[in-house]
Amino acid sequence: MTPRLVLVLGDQLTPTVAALRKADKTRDVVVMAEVADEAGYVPHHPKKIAFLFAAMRKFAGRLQDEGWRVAYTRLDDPENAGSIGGELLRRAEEFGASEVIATEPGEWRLIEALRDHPLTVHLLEDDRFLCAHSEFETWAKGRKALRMEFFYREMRRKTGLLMDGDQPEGGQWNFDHDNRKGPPKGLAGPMPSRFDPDPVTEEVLALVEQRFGQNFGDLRPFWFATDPDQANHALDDFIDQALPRFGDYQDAMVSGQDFLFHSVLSVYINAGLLDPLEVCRRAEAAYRAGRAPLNAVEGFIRQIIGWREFVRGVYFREGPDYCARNVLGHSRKLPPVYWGGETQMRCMKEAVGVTRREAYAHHIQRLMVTGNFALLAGVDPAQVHEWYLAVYADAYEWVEAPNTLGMSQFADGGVVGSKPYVSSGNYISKMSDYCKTCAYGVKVKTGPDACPFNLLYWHFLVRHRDRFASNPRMAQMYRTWDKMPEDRRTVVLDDADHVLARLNAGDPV
Ligand code: FAD
Ligand code: DLZ
Ligand code: SF4
Repeated sequence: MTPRLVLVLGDQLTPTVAALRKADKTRDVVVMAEVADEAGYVPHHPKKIAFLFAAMRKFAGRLQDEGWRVAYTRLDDPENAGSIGGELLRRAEEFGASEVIATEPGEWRLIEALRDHPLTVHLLEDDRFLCAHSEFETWAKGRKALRMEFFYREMRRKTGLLMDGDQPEGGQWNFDHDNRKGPPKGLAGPMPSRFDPDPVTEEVLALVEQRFGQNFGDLRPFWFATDPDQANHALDDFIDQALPRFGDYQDAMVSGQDFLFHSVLSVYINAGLLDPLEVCRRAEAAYRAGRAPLNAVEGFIRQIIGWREFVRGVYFREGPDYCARNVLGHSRKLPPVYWGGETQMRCMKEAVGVTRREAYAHHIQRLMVTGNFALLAGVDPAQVHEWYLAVYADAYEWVEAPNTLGMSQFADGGVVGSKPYVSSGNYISKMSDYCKTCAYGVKVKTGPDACPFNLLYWHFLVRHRDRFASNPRMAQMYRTWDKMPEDRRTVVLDDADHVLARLNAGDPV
């Protein structure tokens, strides 16, 4: 029988992924390829590329050990066609194949490339998620607005996670109000598990250094897990050492503490090294054994079966044009500070710093520092989206785009969130120690020393008054603004314009 090609992409490194389940070991050829198109469609952080290539090579080795025929193309292979589509054509000719079995990619551009491919491509739904496309559609259909909280309850019922019969464990679905503690002095979290690069990884590091060394981000020290055993080790360590305090300090930010009590597991879950449901079950077991409190475990599980599944549902339901949305009409260029340019803002320095070092920042840094600043400053959401897609090791469009364009930039007009996540410096001051060492004064509301968040916050509200004034969750802020003396309001807006002019000129803020 003629072989079929079985495509396994860099974020499909799961032995039971749909395409492999459908394939026949005795007949088919697994195709995996490191290609310039995937490595270059945004300027990915070198750690992200190295993680994926090392994990891909190790996964291919494992498949071979299990008896699969694997056609693996390295980036520096002179025959490399440069794209997934091109590699499929080349391998089809080599093996006399005309059909491809593929698991649906997590980005529309690649789905479209496979749908339009000259070979016959059988696209199978990626069922490594709890909620199939049809199930999300059934849930979403007819609702005026999609809200994560209600979706999440469905997922709790479906999985039985943290359920007490048909009621939520502890009598509440959501313990978020317990999870907003600011950091006490000296708060420090454990280090996530780190792994010395093995020979496969070392070879990849040399390649990435040579080919992508100019990209934004530090390649070394490289410490990510690159196979399921290591990723499971990281999960165990997280559950033992960080999960118990995950809830309390989920929103906290501390200078020099890059991870606090976060899991740093998204990079492994999204590439397929860890199964999301298994991760949640292990966290639940820690709660049941009295090793972690309910607010921590519920908060953690909600991120995975709630937010993660919800944003994926939105990405696929909204369709390929989602990434072009810009309902607020923002058009400012992404300021150089995002690529490590000079800044006086301590919070931006910290959030961009950890991003550069680790291809990581935790949720509140992404949402309330870099995201908040871009939104207040009116940066073109497409450029913001491209930045997040490039700089984080866990970034693929299905999860990054709804978080960035939806949750963070409100570019989708409220599909993901009911109101924009904007705040003045006060929020950052409450949740971090950043303001204590900042050149700006978080309590200063006007003038050259005023925290830029304070100025831009009002500027944002004023320029989008027509859209947001009637939003009940924002009405209070407009009342506060309206009560301010007229001359003060003028000064605030003039000072904000001055900050924006500096951004326009490419000057540091
Ligand atoms: P933890 O805080 O330990 O959370 C546990 C797990 O929950 C994570 O590993 C992740 O799998 C899941 N999770 C938490 N929040 C979310 C969320 N909002 N959406 C989806 N899953 C979530 N997450 C990505 O995986 N890839 C991205 O490209 C990405 N881009 C983002 C862009 C912006 C602007 C924002 C605001 C958030 C983004 N997130 C993204 C969500 C979130 O910030 C990361 O999942 C989280 O910071 C990963 O770190 P962690 O594993 O330590 O998470
Ligand atoms: C992100 C990425 C990178 C950097 N390189 C590759 C690659 O060379 N080969 C590959 O198969 N996948 C890579 N990926 C992951 C894909 O971009 C990812 O599968 C799609 O974006 C869909 O989520
Ligand atoms: Fe950030 Fe403003 Fe605080 Fe400085 S004062 S760290 S700019 S929030």
